[in-house]
Amino acid sequence: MVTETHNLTKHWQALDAAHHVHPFTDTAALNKEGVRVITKAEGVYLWDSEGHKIIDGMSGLWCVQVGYGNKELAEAGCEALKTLPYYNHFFKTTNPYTVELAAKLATLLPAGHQHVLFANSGSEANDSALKLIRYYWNLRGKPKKKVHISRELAYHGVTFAAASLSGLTPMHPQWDLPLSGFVKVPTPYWFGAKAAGYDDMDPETFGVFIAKKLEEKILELGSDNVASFSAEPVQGAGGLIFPPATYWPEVQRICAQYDVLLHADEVITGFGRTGEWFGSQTYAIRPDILTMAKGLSSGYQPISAVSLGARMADVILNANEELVHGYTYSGHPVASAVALRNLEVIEKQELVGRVRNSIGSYLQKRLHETFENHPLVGEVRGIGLLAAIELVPNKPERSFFPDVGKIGTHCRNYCFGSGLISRAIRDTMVLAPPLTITEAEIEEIIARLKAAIDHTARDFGKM
Ligand code: PXG
Repeated sequence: MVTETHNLTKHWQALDAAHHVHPFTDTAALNKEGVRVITKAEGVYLWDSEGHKIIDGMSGLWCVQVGYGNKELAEAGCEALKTLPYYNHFFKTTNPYTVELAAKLATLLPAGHQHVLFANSGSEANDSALKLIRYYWNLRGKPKKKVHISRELAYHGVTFAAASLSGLTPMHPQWDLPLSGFVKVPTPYWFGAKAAGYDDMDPETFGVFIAKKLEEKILELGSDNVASFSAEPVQGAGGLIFPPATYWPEVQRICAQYDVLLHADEVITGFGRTGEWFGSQTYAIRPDILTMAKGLSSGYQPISAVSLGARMADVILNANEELVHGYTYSGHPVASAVALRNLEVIEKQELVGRVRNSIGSYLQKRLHETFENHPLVGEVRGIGLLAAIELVPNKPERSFFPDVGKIGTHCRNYCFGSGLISRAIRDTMVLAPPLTITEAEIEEIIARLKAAIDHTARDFGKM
């Protein structure tokens, strides 16, 4: 890799503008502005082609659990590339990397999850999960159970089914989505509840109230028609929504009562993010099916998986027919080798316990101390190494700025300008740093975020 990249920036920007269409981007607008070229990464830091050092408060896209530049993962990938760069699992074959990975996952997943299928992205995992849910009900002789319920503000990916399952409405009109059979219920977003017109309730009451919206929807549709309820244990891209403690137990009760399969989308919450291996363990959720990606390989390789709880596995694995599903790259040996080593590194470095017992609580404590009484901040919330700070005009009112997203983007731009990557979701500033982050690096993030929020408050007359 070239280290003196300064003279190449313009060259790469021109090539990018001429040939590369960016995800979730107005490419023409970006081309006018000029794209940033990221050239290397180490630990929690990125460098761009102009030599700027950037601290990554988002682990890439919520995925780089072990931090950048981990040599053990690189070596595992390199060894697999040299030994078995590719083979598939279609024709009565397997490979050591993939079976070891599947077996390792079976030791970490929630109780009863002993079988996994592999795919390459969170979207594919979710598409696969919905197909498996349909198949389960068909095998059970209940082919009418077809409706997939999910939540407003959910993010489950971009393929036809995953985008239909997603509840972030801007994801739909360009593609004439959602497909039919996808139905939404409200989300347990307590901070936003007053602004959304709900009565003022304490979080615990609100948790049960919102869970019961699922029950109402099932009764309205008829439980004979409802296949599944899909949800992220903590909603990520929808604005880091942590459910009140009463929410998940009530959802669990409702799914059991009406025989609706519970699908936990753990693409963000998996692999230590919340201080347990899976968010399902943090919230005592017993999913029938679970999808994972991102932290499975710390983002070093594209790989995702679907795990089947005992109930689904018993039926699907005893169907006595071919499962007509699978990708060329399902259980890719190189991706499997990297993912397996990633899990070993997470274990060896005790990163999950670190998030639960030390670094996660440190982040949460320092964010509360720094921002709780800030004039622009309505709420600081988080768990493990997931944290959100709501920028609001009036804290006690729990109201939002009328031009949603404006102040968040403004603040995000200050962050980027000062060498900090943080996400603004609407007007919520979000952090999800690598699980390897140190206290000193957290202090660096907080100092930059504080400066950005202070500047923003001054610009908007709030300080
Ligand atoms: N489920 C969840 C919960 C996710 O967060 C996906 C599924 C889809 O995964 P793939 O691998 O198909 O992208 C995701 C992805 C953001 C952002 O800006 C979040 C995601 C992806 C891209 C951007 O917050 N989450």
